[in-house]
Amino acid sequence: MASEFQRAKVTAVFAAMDHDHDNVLTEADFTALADRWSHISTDFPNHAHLTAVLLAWWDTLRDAAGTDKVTIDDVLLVVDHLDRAAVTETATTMFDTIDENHDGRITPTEHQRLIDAWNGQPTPTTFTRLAPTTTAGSHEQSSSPSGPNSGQATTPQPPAPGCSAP
Ligand SMILES: [Ca+2]
Ligand SMILES: [Ca+2]
Repeated sequence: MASEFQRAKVTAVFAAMDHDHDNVLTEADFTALADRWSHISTDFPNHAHLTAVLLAWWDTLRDAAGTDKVTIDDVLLVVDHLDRAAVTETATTMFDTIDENHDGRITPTEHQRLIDAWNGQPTPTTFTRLAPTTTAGSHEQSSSPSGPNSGQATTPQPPAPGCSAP
């Protein structure tokens, strides 16, 4: 059974994925999501792979729900039985997609593109939690990077929790 934390997270992800705002997920919502991801990067060699991954999640949800109109409760049931390998593959594929310069790190700019694509519109966010903490106490004081490498994550990170796949 999903915890309240999981329900809150899944509800936010569900709302972002529900492209036509009819409170059910359909294949069209997943197609729209894949299309949004295709615009993240101009250099997008794995678009076909990411589309396949996203549509595989649609197949999983549809099969688990037994309907082609999946509700939030259906999604919460699937969350309880997620295939870890599928989750890892999705996270890896999404990471590779937003890592536009292929340096194995996600910059604030790359992260912002992810958030905007996931939500289908420009969405304010901060990157401070992924920023290095080399100077004690300083990482909480600035949310606007001063250079291209400022705030760069020190290790590869999957998409932020609020942006995880279903
Ligand atoms: Ca929908
Ligand atoms: Ca990068």
